[in-house]
Formats: sequence, structure tokens, C-alpha cells
Amino acid sequence: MLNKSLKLLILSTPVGALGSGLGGGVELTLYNLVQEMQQRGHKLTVVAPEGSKLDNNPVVEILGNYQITAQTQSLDNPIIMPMNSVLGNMWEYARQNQHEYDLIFNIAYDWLPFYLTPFFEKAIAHFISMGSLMAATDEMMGKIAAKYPGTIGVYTQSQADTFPFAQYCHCLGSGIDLSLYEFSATADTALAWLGRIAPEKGLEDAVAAVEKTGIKLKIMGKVQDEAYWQQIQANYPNAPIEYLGFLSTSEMQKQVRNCQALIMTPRWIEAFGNVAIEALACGVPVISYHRGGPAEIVQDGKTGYLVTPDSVEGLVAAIESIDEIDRYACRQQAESEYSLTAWGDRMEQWFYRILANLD
Ligand code: HBI
Repeated sequence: MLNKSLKLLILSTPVGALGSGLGGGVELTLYNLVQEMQQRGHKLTVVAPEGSKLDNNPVVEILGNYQITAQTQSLDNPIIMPMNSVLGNMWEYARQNQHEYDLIFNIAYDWLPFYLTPFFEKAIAHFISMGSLMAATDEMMGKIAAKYPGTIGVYTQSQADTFPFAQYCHCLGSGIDLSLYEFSATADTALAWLGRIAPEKGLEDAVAAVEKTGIKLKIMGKVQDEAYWQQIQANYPNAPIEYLGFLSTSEMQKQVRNCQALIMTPRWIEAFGNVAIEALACGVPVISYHRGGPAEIVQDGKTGYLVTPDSVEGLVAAIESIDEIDRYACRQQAESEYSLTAWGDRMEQWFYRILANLD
């Protein structure tokens, strides 16, 4: 089975159309997976909610109502399925068409795809995109992890450690197409913040930090929680912030590469933090709370600073020392640890191993 060209059926996240920004880091991960696997001669079909765009890759668009985002749910919430669920419809499509593929790849962070796994003839590689959020989902993920060892992929060990089934998680890291990010040795007097604008991302702390330092903060990303965004602007009326919207990768990196640093303020255990390696690829140091994925990426004092979690003063101190970081070291780390090729190798080997265990 090794080196055989695979036919992969990719099931996307049901919380929004691809290209809307609602899928956060998952959109970049999916886009990169398709690019990298096609490059290696594999055939991929992506199944996603209607209106999804994945550059010029064909997408099977499925109608139906979005799933509620898991991070807005509480730990003990029951699993909620809407009428005419797009998630249910996506998986009915997968059930009917599974025999045309060698392997199914799931990136939905939902109870249903895991529950359905034993009902499928074809193997399913589940990539979990966030840390533990809901007991009912954790329980179902754990059942499938134990029943089908080797089929659960995650970004990082700190993400895996949030789950009771950590020992079954296969850490795959992440990767980006470095050719899309242009290195800049110098910066304007400005900072960047990237990501979905939602409570778990802690934007208010970055805004509070720049209100103290007076350095402009360029904010980029999809507003996922409007009330939260309004509240931040109301609480920090004098903070020097500029919202640039949800930009394409090429537009985003044009802004980021001229910044002194990327500020990351995760309230939750960020599973990875793709924005961190995007910044490093531009030569931009990363200042992040010492929490989750970014804490496994940033080399403290070398490619950025790791700050006491939830400490605005810590962010301010790191911002004031940012010129001590060598921007070349940042690009160098991206090249040696986060190339698309290295990540593609890990993903491809994972797929082959899952299929080999079936023989
Ligand atoms: N919530 N229910 C649910 N399902 C998902 O696939 C999902 C989510 N919340 C966020 C999300 N996916 C992605 O935006 C993050 O994994 C990046």
C-alpha cells in the first residue's frame, strides 16, 4: 500500500462555509492538505457546506443548517443537532459514496462523525482541531480512539493532554506554504493580532496592552462574536487599534511582515496556533501567553516571548523588549520546523499507516 496514489474523501467542518473565516485555522489546514496531497499524486474530494470555496479545488457542496460551534457550548451540554443538519447531510453523502475512496479524512470537531465510524466500511482518519471542550464529545472520541488505534490525529501534545484519551493521539503538528510568506528584516512601529474574534482568543488583553504601550495594533480575522468585539471597543476607547477585516493569506502577510511582533492571547488551550508559524515565516517574532500550542512553537527569548498567561503586564514587558529578537531566527525556525513538505510527509505516513493496519 505504501506509495500508492490514494483516493481521499475529506469531510470539512460544519460550522460555516470554507473561505468564510468561521473555520479558523481549520480552513488553512484543509487548504494545505489538499495542495500537498495533490502535489503527491493523491486524489481528493472535499465535502463542505454550500458556498464553500477552497481556491480552485472542486468542493462537493452540501445544503443544511450549520452546527453550533463547540467552543460556545459548556462542558456538560448535551449534543445539539439542528433541523436539516448540514453535518448529518455531509455524512450521509460520505456513507453513500465511501466505496469510491480508499480513506475518509474527518476534520469536524463533532460527536456525530465519531459515532458513525463503526457503521462505515471505509476507514476514517479523524483529525481533532481543538482541545477538549465537551464531555459528550470527548467520550465518543475516546471510544473510537480505543476501538481504532492510530486513527486519531491532533496538532500538539498540549492539545492531546486535554483529552482523557491522550495516549491514543498522534501528534502531527502543522505546516504552511513558506513561499506565500515574504520575509521582512525591518518593521514599522506596529503590532499584529490574528484570529477569529471570539472570547476564547482573548483579544481584549492585546488591546489593553497597546493602550498602555501606545503602539498601534493591527487586528485581522473574522468577527465571530459581534457583541464581544463591540464590548472590547467600548472598554478601550483610546486604544490604538485598527481592524483590517478577514484577509486572504497574501494580503494578511503583507500587513504582518511589517509588524514588530504578533501578539497571541489564547484564553483556552490553543490546539496549535497556525498564525504563529505564519508570523515566524515573515520574520515576525511571536509574543504569546505560555499556554497550549503556541508554547510549543515559540522559542522563548529566541523567536519571541512566552508570557505568564493572562498577564497584560507581561505582554507590555515583552513588547518593550521585542527589538532583542533576531527576525532572521524567526524565519529560520519556520523553514526548519514548519514547511509544508515536512508536514505533508507526516500526514501521508499517517494515512498509509492507518490503511496498513487494515490489511
Ligand atoms: N465546532 N461543532 C463544531 N464543529 C467544528 O468542526 C468546529 C467547531 N468550532 C470551531 C471549529 N470547528 C474550527 O473553527 C476550529 O477548529 C479552528
